[in-house]
Amino acid sequence: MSTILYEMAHSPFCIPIARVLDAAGVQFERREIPNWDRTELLHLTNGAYYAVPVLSHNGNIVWDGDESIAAYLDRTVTAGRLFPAHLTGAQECMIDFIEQQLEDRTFKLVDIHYIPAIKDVAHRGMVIRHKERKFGRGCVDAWRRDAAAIRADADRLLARFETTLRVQSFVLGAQPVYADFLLYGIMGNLTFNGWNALNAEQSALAGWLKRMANFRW
Ligand SMILES: N[C@@H](CCC(=O)N[C@@H](CS)C(=O)NCC(=O)O)C(=O)O
Repeated sequence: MSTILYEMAHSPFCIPIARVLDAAGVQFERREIPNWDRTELLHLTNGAYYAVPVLSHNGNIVWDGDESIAAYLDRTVTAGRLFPAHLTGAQECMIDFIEQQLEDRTFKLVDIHYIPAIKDVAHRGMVIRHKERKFGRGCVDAWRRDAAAIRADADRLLARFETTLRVQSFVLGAQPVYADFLLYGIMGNLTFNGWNALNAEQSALAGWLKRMANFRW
């Protein structure tokens, strides 16, 4: 049966799912969802969910609900390799840190490039409206003004991975786990379209990114 990933290509939460499917050798179709029109997602989920990613896999429509897409894939495709039992606590700490603290900095460094690149003024306006309803009026301009400080803050958080990745292949050991895929999504988002680049001090992260990009089980 077919597998379809409904995504936004730059999304830090979609990039990990695409990479997991790819690493596991699952053939899948990618469907780009317009940021300003969630109609297809709402029809697919019978009104239950409007964010990306959503996965259609063997007739199941899956999103980050009671079970996350990553947990679903670990149960049905990757045989427990994304969430090995002995790393549960360490992964929970790391995933919270990546999804919350790190992503809170990196998405702003992307949005200041991503939003102006949306060609249609009404589509762009709808995305700005979504951001402003969550982060306040003028937030995108404020992030642009504060970009150097936000980047310095992101780099301070990324340094925590840099030291570890100098001495081991993946963030929690010799094999990649979901935290690696999630961090790969954050870095893929940050560097999307060349809008941001790693700096010279982030060489271990750069090496890990190459390992992650090519990893196959
Ligand atoms: N996977 C997460 C979040 C996914 C997410 O935030 N996706 C973003 C794209 S990066 C999105 O579609 N946001 C649109 C919205 O929330 O309206 C969850 O639902 O727990």
